[in-house]
Amino acid sequence: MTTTNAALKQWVEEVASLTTPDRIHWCSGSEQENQELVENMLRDGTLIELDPRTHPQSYLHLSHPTDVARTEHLTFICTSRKDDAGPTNNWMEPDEAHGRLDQLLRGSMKGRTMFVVPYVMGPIDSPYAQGGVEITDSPYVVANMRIMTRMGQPALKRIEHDGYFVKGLHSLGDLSPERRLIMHFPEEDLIESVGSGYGGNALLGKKCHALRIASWKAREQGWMAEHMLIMGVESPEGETHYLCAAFPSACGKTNLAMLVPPESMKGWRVWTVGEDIAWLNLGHDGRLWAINPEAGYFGVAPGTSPDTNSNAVKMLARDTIFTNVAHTDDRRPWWEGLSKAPPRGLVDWQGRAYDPANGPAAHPNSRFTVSAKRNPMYSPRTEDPLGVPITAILFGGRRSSLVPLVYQSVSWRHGVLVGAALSSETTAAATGKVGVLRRDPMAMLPFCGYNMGEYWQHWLAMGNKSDKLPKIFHVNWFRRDASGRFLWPGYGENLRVLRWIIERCRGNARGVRTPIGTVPLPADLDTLGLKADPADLHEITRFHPEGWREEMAQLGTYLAGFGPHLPAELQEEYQRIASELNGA
Ligand code: GTP
Ligand code: SPV
Ligand code: MN
Repeated sequence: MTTTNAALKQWVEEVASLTTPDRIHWCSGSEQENQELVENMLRDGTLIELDPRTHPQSYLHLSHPTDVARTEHLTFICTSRKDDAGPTNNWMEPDEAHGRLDQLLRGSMKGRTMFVVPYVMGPIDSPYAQGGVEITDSPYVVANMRIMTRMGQPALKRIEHDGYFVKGLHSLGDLSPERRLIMHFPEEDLIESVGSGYGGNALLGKKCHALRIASWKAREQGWMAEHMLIMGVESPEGETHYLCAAFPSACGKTNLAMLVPPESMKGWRVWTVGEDIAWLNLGHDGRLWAINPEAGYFGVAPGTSPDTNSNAVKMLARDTIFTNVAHTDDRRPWWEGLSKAPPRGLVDWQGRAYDPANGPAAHPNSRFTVSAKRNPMYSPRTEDPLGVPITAILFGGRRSSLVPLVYQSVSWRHGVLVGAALSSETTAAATGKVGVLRRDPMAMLPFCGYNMGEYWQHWLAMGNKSDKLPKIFHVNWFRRDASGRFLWPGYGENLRVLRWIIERCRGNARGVRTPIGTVPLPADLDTLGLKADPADLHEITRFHPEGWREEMAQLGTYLAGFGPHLPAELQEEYQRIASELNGA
């Protein structure tokens, strides 16, 4: 196989002469191709077959123990001007970056097969979709890309038709963090990643293309590439509203997007369109429309159980690749939270007999890769080339104190400030300390491909284009008491908050106006059948002026760090709230 696209042909030849693979394989995406890949990986130990009676066509991959999460300190934006990467990104001058990468990539595919993987991000016939080609020497990456994107022959056709594609070069190298780099060249529509086989570092269609490169393109072209789920919420009357929500990594997007309604909310249904990334375009009707660029989920395993998310458990019953979970001696996958006690004969994520002294059995960032169509709540609108119209945007993170269950911003501009101020306790999705509070604007801190101040400016500019944009809210499922117990049951019960949000957008739910926005009283929420302590409910819907004055002071310091790149409008909005708070 080859291509009629001359630029693609030439790039593949250049990469082959640099990396010197033994073989080149153009991926068609066929069933037979996948079977052969899987058989090879079973033979060389890259995959372990799970029990075909309980988990047909499902496999376990155990990564190198130092290659289990995104490595943000090794991720760079390489633009000719340093200012274009901005203060929140690592930057390297493009020539220097190319020099270092070439050194790591020279001969790196010797003895291996080089796979050429054409893919499309978005419904294959969507005007908003974008092609890409990932070259990789990892068959595990190919198998994952096959689930996560529209991959193979139809994608190549679309690329040849458009004449446009993002180039992604990936090589496992020696998997050493010392020789690992994940580099983005937005001015060249190019990504190069070496030294990691893990998710966001290696499946280049995902965070590298659909967020970092796409966010750069989106600013130029007047649209938005966001770290957001997309879901439909259907009322008992049959009215469906679509919501987007941006939460930092491992803060609940997948779980919210496929939420199982509580027993007492009869007639409510949820439809999943996307669970990690949204591309948003302004429609002719002035509304914001969202497509999901992905075709599968790369989701967090720990915490997934029949109690928290029975749909997810059903979804993972077949055709799933598990990465770094534990398994039983009869080869069934297991992770913390799946059942109360670990089963007997457990093998941990490093292939050792499970011993609690070695830490958890499944890595805290262990994941599943599964087709979106396996989700029982999969929305047929996912394939709509124009996407779905968005009623509300939610921001949220893990905040164990102060931040209420939900509040509504008073305007788009205020909503942009709420997004810019987003902060969360860190998780295992990236290497580094867990549980440290950090700012993560719009949940895009690790994924914004350009200057964060300019990104906020772009959000504000979108706000000036239409008066029919979504309303913006902030949510927090993660309040705790002094003993660490969650004050809100979360998961399916979060639908109660979504109901309030939708009714606010329709103009028929009550709330109390505070300086930070509108907060519901417990009585304004649907609490029928909710098992929660009234005192806890009262606490998580309470506005604490003293704590918020402190929070705002810290935000002021953070925003000042962006210097001339901080949009004046955002600064004005900050001042407005600060003075309201001082009067409160
Ligand atoms: P990425 O794929 O890293 O972007 O993560 P995500 O935002 O999709 O998060 P995900 O839904 O996978 O949830 C991450 C972790 O948070 C899992 O362990 C979940 O079980 C847990 N979680 C999700 N929703 C809730 C909730 O409402 N309450 C509580 N307490 N935990 C939750
Ligand atoms: C995240 O970390 O936000 C993820 C997993 O969704 S990764 O694909 O590694 O980015
Ligand atoms: Mn994510």
